[in-house]
Amino acid sequence: MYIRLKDTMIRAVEEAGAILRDYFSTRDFKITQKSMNADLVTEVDKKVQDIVIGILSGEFPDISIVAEEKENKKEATAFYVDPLDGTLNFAHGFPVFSVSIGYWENNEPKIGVVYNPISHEMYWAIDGEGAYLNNMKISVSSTSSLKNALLATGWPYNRDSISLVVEYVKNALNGAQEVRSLGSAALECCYVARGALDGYWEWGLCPWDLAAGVVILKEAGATVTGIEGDEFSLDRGDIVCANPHIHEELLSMLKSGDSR
Ligand code: 2AM
Ligand code: CA
Repeated sequence: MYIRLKDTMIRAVEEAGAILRDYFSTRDFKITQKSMNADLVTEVDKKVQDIVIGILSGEFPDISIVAEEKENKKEATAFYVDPLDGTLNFAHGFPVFSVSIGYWENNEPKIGVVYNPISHEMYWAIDGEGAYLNNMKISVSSTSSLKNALLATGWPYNRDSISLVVEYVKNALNGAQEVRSLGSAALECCYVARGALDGYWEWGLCPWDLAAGVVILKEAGATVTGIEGDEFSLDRGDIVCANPHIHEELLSMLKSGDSR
């Protein structure tokens, strides 16, 4: 069952990715602002979402779908679809974005698929079976100290918590090697999973941003928690993930400043 689910999810992100690639090269699409001027949706987000939903519900009509550009209700078992994670990057021609589909069963993460159609990177994982980039097994980095760690973060569109965001970044800049911000939460999770980043944190996210990435992270050996170090919750939308050697150090550094 999980293999059939995973194969269908992969087919859906590949078809979606081909459309994203075409629009990305022509740059011919309409853009609409959502909650504020960095929170955008394009006609492509919606078109791609329809295609993904068509493929998933065609194969699995009984499984609910929670997706960014539609009304949703809470589901214990569902596909979580972000048709375009990194819309702002996409709209600017910055080639860091992805299609992300997570499958959660009874509130447990089971399958994650994240595809960057520009770099042709297909990240996927099934609970208990490891994490893969295309057909290569991936795992988190072995960096054992925060001062040698490359980290990433992002910030909420809602700028109310901006001073806390800045404080965390300042703490990380003092304690870690360097901090990046890539603009696609799903890909940032995958970069931690493959060991290209040592850790990533963010809050203010939505379930479809993280549902797939969390499966890939866990299967690659990452430690994944909420921002307080508590159990990760898809509904709360905050995450701190890192390789297990530095996760605890990262949590305390974010809150308390220079850990060196
Ligand atoms: P999106 O491109 O699908 O909107 C940017 O930091 C990353 O966070 C992107 O993956 C973006 O997803 C996601 N994101 C989702 N909700 C957000 C929010 N309220 N504020 C900022 N970023 C958000
Ligand atoms: Ca999106």
